[in-house]
Amino acid sequence: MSKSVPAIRSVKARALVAPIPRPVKTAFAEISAAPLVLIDVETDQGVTGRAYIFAYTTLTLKPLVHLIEEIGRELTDKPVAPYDLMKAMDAKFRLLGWQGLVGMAVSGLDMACWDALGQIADRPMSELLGGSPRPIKAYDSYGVVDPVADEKALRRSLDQGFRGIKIKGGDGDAANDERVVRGVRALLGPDIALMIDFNQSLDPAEATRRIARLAPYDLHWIEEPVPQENLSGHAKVRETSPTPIQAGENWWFPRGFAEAIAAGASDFIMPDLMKVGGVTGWLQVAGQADAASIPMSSHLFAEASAHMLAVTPTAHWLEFLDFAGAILAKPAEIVDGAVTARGPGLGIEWNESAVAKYLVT
Ligand code: SMN
Ligand code: MG
Repeated sequence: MSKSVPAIRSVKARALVAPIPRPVKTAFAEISAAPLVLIDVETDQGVTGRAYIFAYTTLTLKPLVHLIEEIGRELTDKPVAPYDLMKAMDAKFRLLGWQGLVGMAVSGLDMACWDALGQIADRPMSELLGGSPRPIKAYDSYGVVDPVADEKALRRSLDQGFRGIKIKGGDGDAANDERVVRGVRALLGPDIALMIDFNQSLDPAEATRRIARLAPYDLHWIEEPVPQENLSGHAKVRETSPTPIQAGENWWFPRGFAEAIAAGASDFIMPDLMKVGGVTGWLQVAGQADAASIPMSSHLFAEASAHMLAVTPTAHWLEFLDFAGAILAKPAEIVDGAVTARGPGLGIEWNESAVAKYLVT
């Protein structure tokens, strides 16, 4: 017996600024709250697909809401068929390109459509995709830290069971990076994976110098040492780096990863669901990573990423950076240092009273 294909009835987007457990300072800026856009895709089957995206700055909140609802109007009455919708969106935006708000909006809509399909099937997304929810090892993701001032927080991460910690570098000079890494490594001991994220702040020569200086501290990866679009610069740094290079949170859609992989830019990759083309784009990148034997981690979006890593052949680490916990009814939970995806669909449910509190109108 075949059921009718669900169709999109309407798309709603809402902007809010959610509180986060601790500020995240990068080489460029400090994030003290999370500007988010919540997406609701209402279907004709009584189910509403949900996803959220991270706007980086409050300046992009309203443009994203507007863009998502405008694209949503074009999707009204269309079947909830994310692969087909992505093809249609690719044709619509081919001459404009994916990078920027358009790619974020389309990725968010893709996630919400997949979530609707999961809810209609009453299955967690990882099951709908042919796998099953399983614990995915997670690292606790920090901004710039100070080994003394942040000792309590770091010890708490270990008590929660995290086996990996990521910190930021590049906010000061090389001596400062070394001071922080030495202190944090001493605090964590030798058995915890320690990653450092430069957030694109260095040039290849300076990155090479700093990475060599950090070699004694057994870092698990060096993230985005140079600007994301400088693929040959990544490859150059990687050539002599004693530590694996990680990147991908700022590469757009599957084609962006194909180019980065062809350039030999990185040892590891970490797509961001909101920049890779949602669930549909992630699956295509997971195939590329498997073919090239590249370990693949996630960026932000712990709830949805836990589903995706469960069906990623080279699944590596899940990033835990809690930007949406304050507005979700079932925030991602750390158990023994791992996150297990929950359904149905992506398992995203709004805590409407919290949403009302933080809404930006
Ligand atoms: C990051 C990106 C965006 C917001 C916060 C932190 C960072 C990461 O690059 O890897 O988490
Ligand atoms: Mg990063």
